[in-house]
Amino acid sequence: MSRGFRRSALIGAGLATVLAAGTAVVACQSSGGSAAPKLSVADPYIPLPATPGGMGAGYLTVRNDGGADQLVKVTSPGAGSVTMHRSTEQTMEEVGALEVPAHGSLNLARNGNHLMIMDWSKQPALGDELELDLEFAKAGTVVVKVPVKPLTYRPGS
Ligand SMILES: [Cu+2]
Repeated sequence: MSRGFRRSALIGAGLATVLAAGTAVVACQSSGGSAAPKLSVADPYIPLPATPGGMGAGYLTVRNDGGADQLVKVTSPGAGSVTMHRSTEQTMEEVGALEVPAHGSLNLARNGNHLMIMDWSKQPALGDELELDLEFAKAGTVVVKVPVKPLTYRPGS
């Protein structure tokens, strides 16, 4: 009899733990709208432009461990024009902002959203680093040093 009681008490304890964990997740989501974003940038790179001094692309991942934010502007001391582009099926279009979801990431990658870089102040070469100043609506400006990689480079390779 005492054994049976003991087992059900343990099951009860386990259930209480699960409920507590569930409550924590709900609390986190409900504050997501106003929570401060916590951003970090991973794997930034610029493939060497196919044409010397020509138009270049910029790729990177913005990770966010906090509330939602938006990338609203990108500038560089080393280039006269940096624009944000969204790729569609056949074409691409310039956009004024890119969403950084809460507890998610914004991925700028080949065949997807990307940065377009023009008007280089110095022709980019392999091994160069270009400073990009990423301006976010809430988090402010994040400065990233972006290496110039071979045209066929992929992160992790
Ligand atoms: Cu583009």
